[in-house]
Amino acid sequence: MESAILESHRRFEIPGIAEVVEGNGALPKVRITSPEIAGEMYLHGAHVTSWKPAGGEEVLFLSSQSRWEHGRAIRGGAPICFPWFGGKADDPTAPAHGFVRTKSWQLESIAQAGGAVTVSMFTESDEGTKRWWPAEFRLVHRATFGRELSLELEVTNTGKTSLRFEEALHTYHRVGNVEKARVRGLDTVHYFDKTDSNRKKMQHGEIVIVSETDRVYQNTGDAIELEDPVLRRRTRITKENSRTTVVWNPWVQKAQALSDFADDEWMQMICLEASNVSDCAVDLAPGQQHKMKVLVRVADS
Ligand code: TA6
Repeated sequence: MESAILESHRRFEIPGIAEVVEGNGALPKVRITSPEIAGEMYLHGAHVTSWKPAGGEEVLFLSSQSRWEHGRAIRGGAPICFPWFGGKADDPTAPAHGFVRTKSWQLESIAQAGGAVTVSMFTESDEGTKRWWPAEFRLVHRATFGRELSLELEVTNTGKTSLRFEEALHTYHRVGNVEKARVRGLDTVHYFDKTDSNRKKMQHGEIVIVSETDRVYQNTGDAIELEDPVLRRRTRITKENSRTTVVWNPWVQKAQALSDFADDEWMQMICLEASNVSDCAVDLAPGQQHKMKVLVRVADS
C-alpha cells in the first residue's frame, strides 16, 4: 500500500534535494536534504516534523514516544489544528484539535527557489470530515524550508454557506531546558489561563515557565522571541493574519499523563502557536479564502 503512494509521488521529487520516502510507521514523508537545509514533512497531517538550518541544530521538538499511525496525531513538530481548537464545543466525542492532523493529505507540489524548498500539501472536505463538521473546504499547507521556516495555512470555503473555524500551527520548539528559556513579546497582552478555569489575566514582562502553562493570548499579531541560554540561540517568530498566540508546556504531571510523551520531555519543549482561536475564530463567506502564516528564524545568542 505505502510503496504505491511513494511511487505516485515520485514525479514531485527534486533529485538530491527533496525525496518522498517511507518514514516512521511506514508513513510517507518528504525528506529535504539540501546543502543549506534539512527538513521533513509527513503527508499524515501535512505535518512538519523537522527543520535544521545549515550548520545549525534541530529547531523542532519531536517526542521519542510519538505514535506513527493513521488516526493518531504525531507528538511534536508542527501539528495543524483545524477547524476547532482543543475540544469541540458542542461534541465531547469529537477529536481534540479537529480532524486534519490525523488525516492523510495529498502532495500538491515541491519547488526550489534559491536555497529554499517549498512543499505544498492539500486536503478537502469529504464524507469523513462531514461526520464532524458539515462545511465544504479546501486546505493547503505550504511549508518553505530555508534559512527561515515559513508555514502558511490557506483555507478556502468551497461551499455555498459561510463557515467559522479556529486554526493553529501548534509548533513544538526544542529547548535546552524550558525552565531557563524566556519568551518575550507578549508583555501587557491579555490571555485566558486554561490551567485556572480559563480566567482572563494580563501578561507582565517575559514568560518564564515555572509550572504547567496553557494560555491563549488574545488579539495579538505581535512577533515573539524565544531565548534559550542552554542551546545558545534566540528564535524569532513573526506571523500574519493570526490574532491569538498559544503558549503551552505540560510540566511534570501532564507529561506523565500523556501516553505518547516521555515523562521528562516537558523540559525539552515549549509550544508557541500562531493561531486564530476562541474569540478570534475566522468567518469565511462562500468562495472566500484566509491565509495564516508563521515565520521562524533562528539566531545565535
Ligand atoms: O495548545 C495547547 C493545548 O491545547 C493544551 O491544552 C494541550 O492539550 C495540548 O494542546 C496538546 O493537545 P493534544 O490533543 O495534542 O494532546
